[in-house]
Amino acid sequence: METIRNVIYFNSPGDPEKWEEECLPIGNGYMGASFFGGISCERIVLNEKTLWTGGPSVLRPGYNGGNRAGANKYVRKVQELLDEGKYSEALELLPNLTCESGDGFGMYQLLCDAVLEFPETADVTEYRRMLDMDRSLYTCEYSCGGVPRRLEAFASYPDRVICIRIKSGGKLSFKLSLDKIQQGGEVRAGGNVLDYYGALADNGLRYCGRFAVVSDSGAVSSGDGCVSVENADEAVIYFSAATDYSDEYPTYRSGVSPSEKVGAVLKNCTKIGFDKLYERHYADYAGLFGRVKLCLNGKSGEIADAGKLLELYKKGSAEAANMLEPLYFQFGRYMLVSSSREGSLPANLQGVWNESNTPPWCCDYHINVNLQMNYWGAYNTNLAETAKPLIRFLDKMRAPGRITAKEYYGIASGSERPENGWIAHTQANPFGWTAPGWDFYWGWSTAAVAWLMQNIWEYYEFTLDREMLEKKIYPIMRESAEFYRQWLIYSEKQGRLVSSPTYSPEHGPVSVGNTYEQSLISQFYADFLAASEALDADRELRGIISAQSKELSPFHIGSRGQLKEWFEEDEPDFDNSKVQQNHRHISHLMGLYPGKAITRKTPEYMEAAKVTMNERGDESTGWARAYKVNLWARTGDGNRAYKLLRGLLAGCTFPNLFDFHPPFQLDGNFGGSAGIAEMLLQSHNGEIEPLAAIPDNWESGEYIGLCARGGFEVSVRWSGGKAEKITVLSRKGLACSVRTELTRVTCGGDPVKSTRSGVILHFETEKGKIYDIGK
Ligand code: FUC
Repeated sequence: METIRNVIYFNSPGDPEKWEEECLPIGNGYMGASFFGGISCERIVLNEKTLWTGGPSVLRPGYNGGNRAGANKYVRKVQELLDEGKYSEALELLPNLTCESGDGFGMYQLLCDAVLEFPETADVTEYRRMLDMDRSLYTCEYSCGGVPRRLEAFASYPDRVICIRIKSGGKLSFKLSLDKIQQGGEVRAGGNVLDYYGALADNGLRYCGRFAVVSDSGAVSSGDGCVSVENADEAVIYFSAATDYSDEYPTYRSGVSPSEKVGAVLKNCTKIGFDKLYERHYADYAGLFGRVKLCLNGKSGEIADAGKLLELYKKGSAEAANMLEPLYFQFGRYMLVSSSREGSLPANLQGVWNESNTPPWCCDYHINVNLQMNYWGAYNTNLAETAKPLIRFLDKMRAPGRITAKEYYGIASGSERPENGWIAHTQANPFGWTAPGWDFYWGWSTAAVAWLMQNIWEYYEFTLDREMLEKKIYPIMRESAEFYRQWLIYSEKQGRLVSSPTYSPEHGPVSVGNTYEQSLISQFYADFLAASEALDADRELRGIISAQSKELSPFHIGSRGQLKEWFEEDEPDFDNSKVQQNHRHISHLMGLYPGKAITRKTPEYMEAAKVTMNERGDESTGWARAYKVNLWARTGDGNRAYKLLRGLLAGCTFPNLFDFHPPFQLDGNFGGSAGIAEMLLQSHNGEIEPLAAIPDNWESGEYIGLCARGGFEVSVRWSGGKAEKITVLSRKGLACSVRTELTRVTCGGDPVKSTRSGVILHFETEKGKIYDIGK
């Protein structure tokens, strides 16, 4: 299958003042670098994912993740008051349900900028800077006074290094120095090494970034905070960075010297050399990224300058669409592979890339939609391994989350029940911040954990990796189930079990049992039951959860035919003063996506969800549009999903394909990429549904390697909007059900017995075998 080249390129340098719009990023999960392609001066923004202020510190001896001691008594009181209809009295107590103070939440930091200065300034021709996602390589090439120059860079996960090679057709000279270093950081240059180290003033977190500059042909010298290369044909800069952060509660320090860590990396890497390191990097990267290919309307070949491509797209060019849409899809996958690898922290609001010490929303882990969305494409786009950092992150949040469960909810763990329940709220940092935020109206989110459980349970649904389920995923789910089973109370008024108080993310009034919380807990319970059954574990707990799940009654249809966001919304005294018709969060549609409760099997709720989406409208911020692509995809309305996708690309995408909210937030990229996959293939309904929401604009096309639940890898070729050939690789040997008009199943050319019930084709599979479905 021929596809477009997955490259983002520009024919001119980026503006170093416009990082969000014009930089081109590389990363390996641990570190990130972004480039502008400057000619006389190249600015490279460098990041190390664990470089955070906040958390434990000698300056904050009492740091405890923001927990407010004894808040539980207020929660119970608020519950009672809400139950008695004493609304304003309940609201008065809400300031007690916030964190003690925001002190210690911290922010993700910029490590530093590396600056490369070249003597050449003028007479530049044949300029091109490019991010090649097929090769995970950044290049910048041009001719300066007729002399060719090429800079290439990659970030290797296996060797934990960033390598930059500069080659010249003539004689190459440049100077490497640092800018925007952390306050108190020291820079030392000696021999061919530039060393940068220090400890963050806020929390003493030690860091080190080191550059080794190697040139066989030129002279390398150092002095005054810089390393210089003169008269070389070629030079390589090896860079690595580390901190002494560890994800272990409560100290969050490894005790390992960052300088020793990077020293070992650089010693090893300078021996291996650029070419061999690249080979290893490519083998690692392509093993993930290369699993999926996508071609729309037969488009293959060379792509246009990214800025122009986006302009043409905005003007409605069909050719630009056939290039930009698959490119955007793959960019989401590229960014996930580059910012989330086993051993690293999960991808934050900007993945791993950040140019500021005061980034928007602290560049944190927001868990009222953003972190979840970051991983929506991990499984269906065949990158399950990238979710491992999320699974570990949640596992490590359990210890501090138990304190939050105790202080705010009265659910205590102790020696008898050491894992009796944990919880987290709207925002998290790498230092076990699980308390609510500093304002109830965005900071309270009891269902955040239930939602995150979907993200990790789906690892198992897609891969059927039993060991991962048993050892890593299930223990987190079980402890979450312990929490919710103790938290829910029975509301006589509503006639169901409820979470209370609840607040629909950043929208509307405080209420009892809002749809957001009820539906997330309900979905989590369904998933927990499936998980504990798969492992034949915890029968007693399963019995309790099963009984509770029948009493949650999460969905209700309102007077306008809408799916209600608040149970009470049609009541005369409902406080709608904070309700905004076009609010970006549509938290009451969790059951449609990413949940699995609202499907074609529940037509009334499906219709109500559509009413809700139509009322909310299609215009919104980046991630909210991406969410709506997925929502409409789940309704099966490909044209509407496509309209949202167009809006996301044309309305919320910078020329370098970064999504903007504004500002830049990577969740929209991840969610958009996941949404394209959701249009092409769905599997949440107990069957594989290729082309589940195919728009008229994707008249023909082909994809390879998308994943369906049950351990299936699916490839489809279609035309006229209909599948011509479906190929299913069965990784686990499960029986396969496919929604298709195609009838003939073969394996290696031999016919395979199949049965049909209506539109669904069923056949048995054997582990590791490939099945073709055709006419
Ligand atoms: C959520 C959103 C905001 C923003 C923030 C990082 O809380 O409501 O719009 O995206 O996360």
